[in-house]
Amino acid sequence: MAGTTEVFDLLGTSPLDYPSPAPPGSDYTLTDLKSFGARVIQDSGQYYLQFALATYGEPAEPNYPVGLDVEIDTSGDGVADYAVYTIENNGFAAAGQSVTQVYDYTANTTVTTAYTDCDMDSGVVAMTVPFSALNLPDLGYPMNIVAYAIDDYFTGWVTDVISGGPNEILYTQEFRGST
Ligand SMILES: [Ca+2]
Repeated sequence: MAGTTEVFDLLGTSPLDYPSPAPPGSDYTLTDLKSFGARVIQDSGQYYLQFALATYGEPAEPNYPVGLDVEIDTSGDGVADYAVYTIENNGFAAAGQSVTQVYDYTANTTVTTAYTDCDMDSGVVAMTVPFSALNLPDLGYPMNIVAYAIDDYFTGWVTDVISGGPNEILYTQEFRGST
């Protein structure tokens, strides 16, 4: 099958927790994380941290019901300093586009928004974070990273988690190939 291959450093994996989907009419969904990775890319002199999250199953649409949230602790005190999450552009049923937002817990504000790298009928999502949004002095800085899967349609429940930290995010060359 023709396609694009992107390489990320694997931070963690999660087993198949929900072999069967939620039954029809149950008013909840079960987003099941499979793997979680990260890498750093460079574009026009700017560094970007990217997270890739794979789920079991291939949702028809990237915004719902799968919600993805990556919590980052950059100060090492066990409390998240930033949240990186997917959300529909301009709100529910507004644009149909998926964007990745970075929320700064200290400043209590959204600091960046970028399009999510995602597709229809795909179980892989990549989230892009400008490195400058994290207020870190340099690449290679250790951070505690936890990825959460959320029912982003009915309940808002956290349905799965992969703890990836503490991790040192190193620079890795972007790689493009075909499978
Ligand atoms: Ca899982």
